[in-house]
Amino acid sequence: MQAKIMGIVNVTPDSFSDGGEFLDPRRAIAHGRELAAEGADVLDVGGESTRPGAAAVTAEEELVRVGPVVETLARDGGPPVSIDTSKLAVAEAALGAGAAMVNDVTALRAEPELAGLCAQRRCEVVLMHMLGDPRTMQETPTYDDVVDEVKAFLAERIEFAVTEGVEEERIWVDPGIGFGKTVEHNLELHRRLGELAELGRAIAFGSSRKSFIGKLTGADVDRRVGGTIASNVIAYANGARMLRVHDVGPMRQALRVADAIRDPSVRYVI
Ligand code: HH2
Repeated sequence: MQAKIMGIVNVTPDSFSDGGEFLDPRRAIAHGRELAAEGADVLDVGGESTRPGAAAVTAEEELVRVGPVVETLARDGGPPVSIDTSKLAVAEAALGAGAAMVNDVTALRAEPELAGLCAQRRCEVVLMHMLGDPRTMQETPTYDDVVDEVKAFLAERIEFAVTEGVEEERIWVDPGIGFGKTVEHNLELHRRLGELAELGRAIAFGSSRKSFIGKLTGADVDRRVGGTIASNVIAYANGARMLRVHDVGPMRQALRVADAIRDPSVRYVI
């Protein structure tokens, strides 16, 4: 089974890698269209940065940022639009404007009523693991066994979502690379990603340009495409089925080659 590529559209002033670049809705829309042309299967629109120490944003402000972008990209009829939010009000407006997926980095913990909304709208939902919250998550994160703990957390969150009426087939699970994890935790999650497949849900994965790549290579945040591709190809080989990236074109190229190697029946004619 092939992986979907989720292209990142950050409508924020302060995202860790592209903050401020696409805060103007026209630029964000143009960027989303570019990612669609490069082969994105889903466009993930977010209006609040989750980088360590980022400022909180009100639902009103978040909606001002993402509303027109979601609406226009959904109306384009290109790739389905995902809303990257933890807020009920933002998700509700985005789904009303045509979004088809809710990507919640708190896995429905910040505003648990979001689960009921997702159930009612029958949208897809991404449940991501995070230790603590974005303000504190990188202060000496500690686990006995990072993979076991991430897996147990996600199992509990699946159960919660299903109890609230979300259909199990619509749930994605995500290990939350960089969210309360040291470099070694992140690498261990790559190596043992396959263990999360035992949860019975498709795995989403987001490592694009993240700081562990900088720590491993010394590369600045805007020069981490190579590390991002290596990370995502390994994640794909180990079971990830949706790859959330900034650099869609290079990721699409890498997946084509990975697929041709993995499956001799795949024939690409250019
Ligand atoms: N990472 C970020 C944001 N949302 N969602 C999922 N499901 N998985 C992730 O790993 C993930 C995510 C952080 O990346 P980015 O959006 O580029 O940065 P910021 O939060 O600073 O806007």
